[in-house]
Order: sequence, then C-alpha cells, then structure tokens
Amino acid sequence: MENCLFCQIVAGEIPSQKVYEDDFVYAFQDIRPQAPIHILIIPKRHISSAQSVTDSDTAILGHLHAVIPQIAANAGIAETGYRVVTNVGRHGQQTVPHLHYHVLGGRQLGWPPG
Ligand code: DGP
Repeated sequence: MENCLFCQIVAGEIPSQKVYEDDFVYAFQDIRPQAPIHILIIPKRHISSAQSVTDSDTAILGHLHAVIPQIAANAGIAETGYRVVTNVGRHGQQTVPHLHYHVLGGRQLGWPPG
C-alpha cells in the first residue's frame, strides 16, 4: 500500500534490520526497543490492524503465528518466555496502521501493561 511505512519496509524502500522473511511474513528489529529483544512481525500483505482482519486473512495470520516460535528461539528468548502483543487504534496506542505483532523479551516483563 502506498505511503504505508511497513509496506515500504517490506519492499526494501526503507531500511530495516531483518530477522526473518518468507513469502508471507517479514520480521525486523523495532527502531525504539522497549526490551532487550523487541521484534516486529508483520504480514507482507497490507492489513491495517487487528480490527481489519477478516476470514480471508486466517491462513496468513495462522502462518505468522506458526513462525513466532522459531523467531523467538533465534532471538534466544524461547526458554525464558516473551510477550506477543498487537496494539489497535488510538486507545491501543497503535502508531503504524499496518498490522504488526510486537515480540518483547530478554527481561522480566510487567503486567498489566499501562
Ligand atoms: P505501535 O505503536 O504498536 O503502532 O508500534 C509501532 C512500532 O514501530 C514502534 O514500536 C516503533 C516502530 N517503528 C516505527 N517506525 C519504524 C521504522 O521506521 N523502523 C522500525 N524498524 N521500526 C519502526
């Protein structure tokens, strides 16, 4: 999608530190890490947010979830644990309108989030 930051990252038009890629999914280091490990995992196809997900996205999002264990293992956080979270809309503090899952780990995380 034109003018979408994460679509531009997928296209290689904006540089990123890639940690995983396949035909459907792209994962890269968050530019403002909130934990020692902070990876963003996104569908390559533009989906605005979790609020925009439809039945036509189930295969790709199921696949996205299925690659998280390998990404976490490669990052060294599979054993200690981590958090997967997606922010939605204004109250959710979503700042980039392309569906993305934060994978946070490498330290003890707090709960509930603010
Ligand atoms: P959210 O607030 O949930 O929409 O998270 C957006 C995340 O995207 C935030 O943690 C910072 C990250 N981010 C924003 N711009 C860039 C960028 O240009 N490159 C990378 N790698 N991450 C970005």
